[in-house]
Amino acid sequence: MKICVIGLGYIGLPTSAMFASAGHEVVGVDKNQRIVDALNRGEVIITENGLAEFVAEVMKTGRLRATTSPESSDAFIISVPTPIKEDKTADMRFVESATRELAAVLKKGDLVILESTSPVGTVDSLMKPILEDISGLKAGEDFSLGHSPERVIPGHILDELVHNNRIAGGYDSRSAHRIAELYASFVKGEITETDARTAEMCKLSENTFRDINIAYANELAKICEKQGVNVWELIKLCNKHPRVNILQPGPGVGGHCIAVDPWFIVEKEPSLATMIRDARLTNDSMPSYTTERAMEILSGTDSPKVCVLGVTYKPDVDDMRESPVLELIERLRDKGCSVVAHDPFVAGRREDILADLSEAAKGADLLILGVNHSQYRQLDFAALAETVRNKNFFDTRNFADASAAAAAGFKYYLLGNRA
Ligand code: SAJ
Repeated sequence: MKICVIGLGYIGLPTSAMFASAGHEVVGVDKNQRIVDALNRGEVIITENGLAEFVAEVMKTGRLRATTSPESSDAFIISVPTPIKEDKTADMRFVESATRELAAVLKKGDLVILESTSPVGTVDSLMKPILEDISGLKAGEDFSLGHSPERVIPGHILDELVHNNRIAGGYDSRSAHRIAELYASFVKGEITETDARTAEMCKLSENTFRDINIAYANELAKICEKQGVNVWELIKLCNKHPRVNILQPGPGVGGHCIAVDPWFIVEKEPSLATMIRDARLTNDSMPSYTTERAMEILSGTDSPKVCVLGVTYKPDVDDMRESPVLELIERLRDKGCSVVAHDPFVAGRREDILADLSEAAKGADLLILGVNHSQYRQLDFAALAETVRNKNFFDTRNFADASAAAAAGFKYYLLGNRA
């Protein structure tokens, strides 16, 4: 089939390559000319394990090319961003414009699939009317329509695109079936057919489940600090129960998924989605909670200097979107601290994010581990002891080697534990 994938980001680009590698003719569409030109040169500008090699391979088949607007195709896939606005409502303008553009080239028998995570009802009340009005065709009868969300995790996208189970949510059952058939060209996981609204709600519910679980861990962290319990020890013991799996506390929840998707449910049912909203507020309270702890450690220090280790939204990725550590840095500055960050994945993205740890730590009164990048497992505390002004280390992820820190003379503090 000829497939037009609109949006060549973390999801659209790997998905385009997968379909091309499975034998389809794929036209990737993106407004960003830089992305389009790079892809046509066989290059990718996002960092993802194995993606550059995979795309270069697929480009040789001649079945994948990029352009800036949709072309007549047998199937259209929309994988554009769906961010939230200041007021926590979904910003659907990218989905809306992609829908308008493809509607202009839609023809009888085509298939339209929304992959972007969206509020329930996007397919049938936002996309369907636009597609029918512009094309003059009827959804279900003349063209198929539905939602198939992705579940991949950065760092493992190529493997999970193939092996994760997938949902094919159709405007009608024929659409669901056609969506399932199309993804079967590369998906080895189980593909379950359902309706579009259930598919939209399923994606949001999966991420909301994770957000609530993390909020539970964060609330336990606050309670344990008061109760003289080490929350990390507590959670480890709880999870020895065969049916308990509590996630990990931290300085907040970032990324463009877990921190965003629950708001799409709250937006639709604010009076019912109370726990979902509270969980979001708990997770969003962690940067200021972490700041308070840090200021306690720094009390009595004049013009304190802080070095934050790791600023991305999660370990070992180069993505800072919605990172809670960026908020932590701003809050520390608001309290009068001067703050420098170290992060090997995004050094230089901002002038306060350095690549050299000893330079970043120079004269610091407090080192805060914000993200558990693998390389922070073995920090050279002896060397750090020579560069800092005061030997304080605040671990927000229970990740650094506390005994090595103490051996080098650091006072080691841990989020979720005062014991
Ligand atoms: N986090 C914690 N404690 C934990 C786990 C995560 O504080 O125990 C924080 C992380 O530090 C990060 C945020 O939560 O700031 C999100 O981390 P994540 O590991 O959930 O990563 P995402 O957002 O990249 O991936 C999630 C995944 N969803 C689920 O696991 C249910 C992924 O499968 C989805 O495809 C992705 O969201 C998405 O695109 O929706």
